Amino acid sequence: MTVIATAGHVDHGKSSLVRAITGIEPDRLTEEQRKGMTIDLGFAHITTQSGTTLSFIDVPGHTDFIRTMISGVSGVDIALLVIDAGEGWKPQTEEHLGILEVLGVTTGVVTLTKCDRVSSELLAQRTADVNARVKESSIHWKEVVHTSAHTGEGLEHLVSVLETLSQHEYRPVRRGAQRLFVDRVFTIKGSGTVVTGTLDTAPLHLSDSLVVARTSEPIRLRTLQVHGETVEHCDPGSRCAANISGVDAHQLVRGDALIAPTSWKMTDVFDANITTLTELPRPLTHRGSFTIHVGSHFQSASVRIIGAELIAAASSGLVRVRFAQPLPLVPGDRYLLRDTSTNSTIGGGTILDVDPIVRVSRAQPTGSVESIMSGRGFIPVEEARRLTGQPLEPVVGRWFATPNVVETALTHLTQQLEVHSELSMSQLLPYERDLVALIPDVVRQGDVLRLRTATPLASHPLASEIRSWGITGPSSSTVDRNIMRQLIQDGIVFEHDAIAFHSDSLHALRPHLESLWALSPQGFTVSQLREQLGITRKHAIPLSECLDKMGLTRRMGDCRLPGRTW
Ligand SMILES: Nc1nc2c(ncn2[C@@H]2O[C@H](COP(=O)(O)OP(=O)(O)OP(=O)(O)O)[C@@H](O)[C@H]2O)c(=O)[nH]1
Ligand SMILES: [Mg+2]
Repeated sequence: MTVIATAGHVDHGKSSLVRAITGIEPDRLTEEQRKGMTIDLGFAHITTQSGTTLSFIDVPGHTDFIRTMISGVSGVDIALLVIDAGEGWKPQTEEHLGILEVLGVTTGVVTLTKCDRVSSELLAQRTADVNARVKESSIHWKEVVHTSAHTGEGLEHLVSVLETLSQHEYRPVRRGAQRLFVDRVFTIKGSGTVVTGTLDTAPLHLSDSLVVARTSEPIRLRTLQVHGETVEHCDPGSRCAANISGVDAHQLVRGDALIAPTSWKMTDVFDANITTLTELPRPLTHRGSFTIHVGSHFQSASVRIIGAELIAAASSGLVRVRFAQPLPLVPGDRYLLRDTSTNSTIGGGTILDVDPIVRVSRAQPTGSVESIMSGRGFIPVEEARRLTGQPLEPVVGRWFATPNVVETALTHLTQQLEVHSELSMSQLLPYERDLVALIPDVVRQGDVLRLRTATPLASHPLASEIRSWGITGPSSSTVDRNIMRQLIQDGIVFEHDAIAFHSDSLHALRPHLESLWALSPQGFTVSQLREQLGITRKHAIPLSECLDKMGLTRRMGDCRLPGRTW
């Protein structure tokens, strides 16, 4: 399905065109019909002969309803810019074009409508004029179609152009977890609360558990509909109607978002790029009162300009935008900025950072993972995904960090190990405890970490000799005590009552210990150990003591239970 939003000056024939194409009345309010003017968003759709569904959102053209217009065009695929062939280009044609551009609409069609009322000379002149104006636009305008809602002229051609665009030219990029910005809320007798919106994120399934972003209240999806038909899931880019339970209609408003819980960063500030419209009543500075629009939502905001004093018309720059009510946002989201005091659209752009941590004077947002992660070190990967909108994988444990941060942390940790010869796990930060696994040559014994490379003693002939003794060695009282002390200090050798064991020999006893505990879960005695290994008391007692020292066992009365390094 493709969602197409109308745009254009008041009374230029938008609703008439949608009605003529779809046979559905987009102006459903009595007030709209009485005044002959669109006040609220209208919805209509048509399935073409080849089976393509074109979904229309009809917006009001009157400047008083510009906020509603912005809510309607947010997240759409294709724009239909409607111009009265008699009147030609008007102020809201210009403003609506700017709004579509800053909201990132990529493709569109212009129609010169009410062609039944103009001469062919005027039509040719208007066509040339419109072509000249849209030539500079960032939106790819497919062509200028001549139509009349009254005679039906050009309608078939317009539908086929829209159909081609929806099939070939539009390539949506949909991101992230579920988020539906609500543009309508109402109650259906017997069914309860229904919300509708244009879905521009991941598909929505009946089984999804969602919350209202503003209140965190959980809601349940009872049924989903697309154009009146009940469906199991709504695809990205579709008009979605959801019958929900958990909240009443009066608890929701247009601009609320239903979101997958814990998948979104709720934020009251963002850094973004901005492109300003070609004509502004005054350059953008931090002075003034502003409104931001994201999705179908808008609210008051304050603006600081990053790296400049002001941004003039038809320019680009960077801004930091703050607002009172937190929103579920992700880098890549489009936003629009209006000047509330002059009631004019300033511009808008792409959100680059939803949790800026550096001061405005030092901010340099780019939207890249590196820029977003800058200054954050190691953070839980779920948080990194929320902040970047990218499907990042943890670098170690449950942590994410950029490669240079990982590199620095590894170097630091290795240096610490070299300087102190050993470190206790309890001295380390949570991410460092996972990071040690990435350091080659690190030896962990219980709570203690050492570098194998920091113990060249491990290859000392005395160590090899003690290893060759196994668990029934001779007295160690005659060996070089200096070397022996260092071997013990480094955890290579364990000694009790002049009987020494190499740590490798103690490790090798694991299968025996396992069988002993299988027989005596409450712990084994020295005699049991002696029998199991076929050794004498002379070796069994020092061996038990050394197993305790190493942490493979721990003593409880006369018994040995699994120790801290087991
Ligand atoms: N002759 C002629 N009149 C038209 C045509 N299309 C619309 N009109 C008339 O133009 C007037 C405005 O039409 P709408 O469709 O309500 O215009 P709109 O752009 O939806 O207006 P807003 O939603 O208020 O911005 C109505 O009186 C229509 O009957 C057309 O193709 N030919
Ligand atoms: Mg209308």
